Amino acid sequence: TQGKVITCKAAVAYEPNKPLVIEDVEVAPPQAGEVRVQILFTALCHTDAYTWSGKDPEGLFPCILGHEAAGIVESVGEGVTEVKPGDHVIPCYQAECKECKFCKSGKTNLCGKIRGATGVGVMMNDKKSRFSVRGTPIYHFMGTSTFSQYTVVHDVSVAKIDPKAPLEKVCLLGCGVPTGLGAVWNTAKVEAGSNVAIFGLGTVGLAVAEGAKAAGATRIIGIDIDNRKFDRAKDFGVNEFVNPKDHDKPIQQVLVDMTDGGVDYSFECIGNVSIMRAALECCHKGWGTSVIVGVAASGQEIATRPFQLVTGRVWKGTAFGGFKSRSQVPQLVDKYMNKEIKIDEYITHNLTLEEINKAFDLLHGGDCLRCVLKV
Ligand code: NAD
Ligand code: AHE
Ligand code: ZN
Repeated sequence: TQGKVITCKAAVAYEPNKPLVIEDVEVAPPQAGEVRVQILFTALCHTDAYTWSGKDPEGLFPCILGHEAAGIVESVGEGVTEVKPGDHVIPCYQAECKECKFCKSGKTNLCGKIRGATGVGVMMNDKKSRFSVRGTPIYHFMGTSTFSQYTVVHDVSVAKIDPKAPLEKVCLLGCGVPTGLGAVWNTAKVEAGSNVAIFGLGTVGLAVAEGAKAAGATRIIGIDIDNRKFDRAKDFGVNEFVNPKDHDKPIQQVLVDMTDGGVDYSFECIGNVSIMRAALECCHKGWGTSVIVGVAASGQEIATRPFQLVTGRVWKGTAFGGFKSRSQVPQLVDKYMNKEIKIDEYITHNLTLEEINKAFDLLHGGDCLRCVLKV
């Protein structure tokens, strides 16, 4: 197949919210600096649903969504040295070129090399897509497009991992689990003995809990409007629960009252701007830090009284939990293999690529953390 167009199955999003269509998609060979990957397993993340909904200002249609996956390198383009056919890999929507001003700064995991192209659904080389259906180009998504049996990614967007790792599990290390763990370890840098509030107990919020427990946090308070989330959250380290619907007072006031003035760290894992405000305002005066993890729709903005920051609260955000993707995803795979981090517990459903629309329904249903598709 090397150097040839591959025709394979992929789920195409033609229009916002219209069911995805399983199509025979033509996948062009990788050009210089590109890698064609056979995707074996992909999970769904709420960010896929968000872009599909039409609320993502970077959303383009028709496109192939998907960014939490694992697979095997099929072929590589000219000049690609760090991976070769047969390598087991995880596509990384946050690239790491190790050369740009972001990568060299030591201050961020964001990478600038290809972000301009991935934001507009094309490859860097020729500003074109490698996907087409009956001659019509289909946009890439987040530089990954994993809802396809084959995808083409930039070489700076692919992490080579231990070939012994089970791909049907470690696909989750493409997004949700690292995001939550890293929000705690890299972005907030939670210390032992801290009090933590987590808004939203989906995969990302539970991974925050897991990270907070590992960091030695004392009180790990989970906040969700769905009571079904609480039982499961105990296994991830949440030790107190609050349902805002059980209270008349604003949720930030409830938390301030519970914690003698506020929590040391809070995490917004929903994507709701009024909850982002509550998450900031439930932080302790003088030092409380709030991390925005959730992705909010186009046009939404955050607000608070500046006095909240003047009096020492800190507002931050995180992308992929601050992990440098190509360097650190393989380390997370090793941590899983050494049983230092969970993955299996986040997988509540398993389906096939053909069943992807059902998988999105499950994702919205509330019972589902991650649904892994066999591609
Ligand atoms: P999820 O939908 O599984 O979890 C959200 C949880 O929030 C659910 O349990 C839901 O019941 C709860 N919730 C909804 N409204 C609420 C409210 N008003 N108050 C309290 N709880 C409420 O989603 P997820 O996959 O865990 O992702 C969470 C968010 O993180 C999404 O916005 C996603 O796009 C974003 N995300 C960001 C990054 C990043 O790098 N920053 C990475 C992955 C996901
Ligand atoms: N395209 C959206 C923003 C989406 C967004 O913030 N994405 C996160 C990852 S979510 C993964 O599930 C991210 O990493 N952002 C940094 C980046 O470089 O995209 C919009 O609103 O424009
Ligand atoms: Zn995601």
